[in-house]
Amino acid sequence: MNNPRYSRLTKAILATTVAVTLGQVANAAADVDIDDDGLIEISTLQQLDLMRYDLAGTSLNGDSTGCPATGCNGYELVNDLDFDTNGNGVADAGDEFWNNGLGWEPVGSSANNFESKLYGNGYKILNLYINKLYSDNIGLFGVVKNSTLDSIILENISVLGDEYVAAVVGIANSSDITSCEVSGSITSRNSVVGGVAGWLLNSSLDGCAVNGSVQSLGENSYWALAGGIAGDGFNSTIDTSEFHGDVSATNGSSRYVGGLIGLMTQNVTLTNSYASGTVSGYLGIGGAVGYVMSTGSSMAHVYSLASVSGINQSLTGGLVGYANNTPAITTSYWDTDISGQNSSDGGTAKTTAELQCPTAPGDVSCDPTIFADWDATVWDFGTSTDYPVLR
Ligand SMILES: [Ca+2]
Ligand SMILES: [Ca+2]
Ligand SMILES: [Ca+2]
Ligand SMILES: [Ca+2]
Repeated sequence: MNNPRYSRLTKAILATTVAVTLGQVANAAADVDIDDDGLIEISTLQQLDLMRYDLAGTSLNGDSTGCPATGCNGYELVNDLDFDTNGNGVADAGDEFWNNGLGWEPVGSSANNFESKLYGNGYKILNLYINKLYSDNIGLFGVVKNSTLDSIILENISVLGDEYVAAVVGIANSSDITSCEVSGSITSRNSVVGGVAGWLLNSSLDGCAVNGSVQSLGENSYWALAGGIAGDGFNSTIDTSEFHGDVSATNGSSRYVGGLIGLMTQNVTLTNSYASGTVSGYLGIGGAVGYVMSTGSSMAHVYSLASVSGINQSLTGGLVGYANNTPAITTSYWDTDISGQNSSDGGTAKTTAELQCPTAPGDVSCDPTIFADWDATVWDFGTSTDYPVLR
């Protein structure tokens, strides 16, 4: 996993130290980029909120004082931010971004995309709360284009929207999402809901871990498109990511639900990722992928430990629910003891014991074909009673 978090974290701590020192003699806001890396420092929720007034990241609400000569082109966190501003443990009217119960307004809309960078630097954004049952493009960000969202950590979130709903971003267009962590619940009234991103369009996502629940209520549409990492992908990649929790589509006819991605529309590459928990819905329900629709998608070094249930059993699978165009699948598995599924539209069935046995790729004391070409620098195979986990 390519993870710039730690060098950035060190830099951020240095920046904070400088800010404190300068603050004693001058207004710290006199320089919006104290460490001169072109990323405007965000130290409060109010400053996070100001990103919406400069979606290119060239200024903090019009103030570019102290940016390098080449200008600023993004934002970075320099400490943790907590939406439970009154500290009582719940989202309520006493919190500053409560907005009459609607909560946080996502940054970047379909009309005005966020086109910039946010580096989380390993700092946490806590208790993000959004309650917009009838609004699309919901998340910390609504719609981003040509953007980089790096090291975003969203802890204990509650996010509710209509379509294109996720923790980090509703729609990512031509963007890179790297090294994120999400915990909490994400719910869509209708469709395209994911733990990290709703719709990945011409984008890449890697190094993300989600713990929680991803749910489509499917009130108006049978297209749920719910995935533990992303709802729907087109010309996109997902790498080194994991989901643990429940992915569900609760309407009686809701379809395309996956432990990692609900729908691979076309040309989606899923690698080095796994899911555990439960995946449920009506049809096109899979432990990793719900439905593979068109051509060009592939999967390699993926496995699912999820318990999978679909009302239409013939279009439900341990790894892939339904493939209209069979994707190229390389050494990918589902656990038959946990999944409750003996079939899949792709991948290989293995028992818990078979998946846990190897302590290295191609371990000859087990079935040597299992994980034979998996990368030991990416996966830690643990003991003979551990599943592989991402390093
Ligand atoms: Ca900076
Ligand atoms: Ca500066
Ligand atoms: Ca509160
Ligand atoms: Ca093992």
